[in-house]
Amino acid sequence: MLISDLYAQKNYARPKITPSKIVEIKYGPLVRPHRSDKAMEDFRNYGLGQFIHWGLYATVGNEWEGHIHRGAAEWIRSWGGPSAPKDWAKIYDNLYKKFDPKGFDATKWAKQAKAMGAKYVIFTTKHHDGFALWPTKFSDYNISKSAYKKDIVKEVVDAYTAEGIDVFLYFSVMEWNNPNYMGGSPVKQEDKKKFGEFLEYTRNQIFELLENYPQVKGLWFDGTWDQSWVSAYQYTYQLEKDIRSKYPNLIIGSRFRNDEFGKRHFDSNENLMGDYEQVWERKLPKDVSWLGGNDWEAVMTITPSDWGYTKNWDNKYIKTTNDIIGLMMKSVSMNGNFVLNFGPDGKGNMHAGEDKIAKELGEWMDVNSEAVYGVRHADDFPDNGYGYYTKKGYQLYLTIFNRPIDNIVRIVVPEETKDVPASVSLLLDRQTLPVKKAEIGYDVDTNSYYDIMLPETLKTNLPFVIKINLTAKTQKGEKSSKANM
Ligand code: H79
Repeated sequence: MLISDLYAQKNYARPKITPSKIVEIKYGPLVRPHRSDKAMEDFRNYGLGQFIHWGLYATVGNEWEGHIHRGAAEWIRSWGGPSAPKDWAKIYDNLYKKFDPKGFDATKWAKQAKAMGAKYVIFTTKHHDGFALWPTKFSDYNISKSAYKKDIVKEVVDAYTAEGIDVFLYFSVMEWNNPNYMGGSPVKQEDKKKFGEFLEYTRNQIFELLENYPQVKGLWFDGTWDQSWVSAYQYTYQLEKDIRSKYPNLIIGSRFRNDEFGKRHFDSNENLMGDYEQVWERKLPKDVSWLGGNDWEAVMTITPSDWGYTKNWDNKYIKTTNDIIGLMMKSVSMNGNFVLNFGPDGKGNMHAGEDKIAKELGEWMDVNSEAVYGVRHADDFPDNGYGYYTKKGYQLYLTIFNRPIDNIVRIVVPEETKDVPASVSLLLDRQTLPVKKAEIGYDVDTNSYYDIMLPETLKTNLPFVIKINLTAKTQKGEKSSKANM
């Protein structure tokens, strides 16, 4: 069983693509689906991205004085209960003073991401702890007050842009240590005032980021599920409108805001509330029908559920490079981007395990990336047990994870499919593989079959890609007539 299929076992958040009844919505989507501008077309073609979670949590690596925090590493500030150190939140909120990542080299990260094959990066400007990695004018809890002082967001944006990698900024709305923030919908006058100030502050920070770093292609919002934010739908509607009118090419996913009925990601009529579907965090859709034709992206951790730096990887399942290739190929085969997370340590170095995966994935991409970039779902070829199809015009790719025991890969061509395999090659060494039509002669079966012979000499423990050049069907009535019994 491929991990990429396991990740889709739960019937999680599948959109009801057709609503049962239409309701009138005032604060619904501000963009039409399927934007056709260049920025959005680039997004559709990225294939592979990198997520970076970096912040104060990186300095502790999910442990403190020998005690291991059991939750996600980037959530360590919310450590509570008997295992938590005394006055933990206070200790955490002072970590910034000593934050001084001596080994941080944004160019080194960007070059590694490029070698891995990432076409875009999503970088945490501020996580739920509220600490800003840029020198924001709107809060003192920011990088300029740390020992490091320099603008980390700028270093990252510049370095990745220089490598030709598009930059998206992650921004958590939710802030644990902000006295004006609250989880519940404000009721008392005093709370309304406080949360109103929080909304202004959020708006200011968003515009500040967009002004500071004009190269940015998109914003990746998070922590937008609390009732305080959900109930501020009038404010967030106007905010999105203002952002989009000033930055029309900016890409914003469906996690930013909700309609007046509290519906998130999809409004009460099941219409997408953003440029792409942003629910696929540590899970994948079961099959392409779950996406309803929307653009989307999957974001994934290497450990089971940590996004921030985790010092100790023992006793956790660590996804293998093959697991990751499976998740990536399944995503791109369904028209999505796959974004792999990295959580550098407090000095700015990647975990050794991340370095290993980046290298192995990069080597795989060096050979096979044409099956990843700019591809689409192969609508005309049914899912198969060998692996995943991706398609670009007349080129069909099949990434094989389950190699057949007899080395014969049988391609199913349904009757309505207009194209058939003409020639086949192996991306691994570009050798041509024999392909021939197989007349199975099974009555009532309207499919055609094409058999591709894998070389006996092919020895690899990695998934591999066969590239199938398609040609239009020429003969009519290819199938022998049905037996009349
Ligand atoms: O930054 C990483 C995580 O720290 C962050 N998103 C990724 C990219 C993240 N924060 N929280 N979560 C992921 C999971 C949150 C789950 C819950 Fe809820 C929040 C459970 C209850 C509140 C949202 C609303 C999900 C279920 C209900």
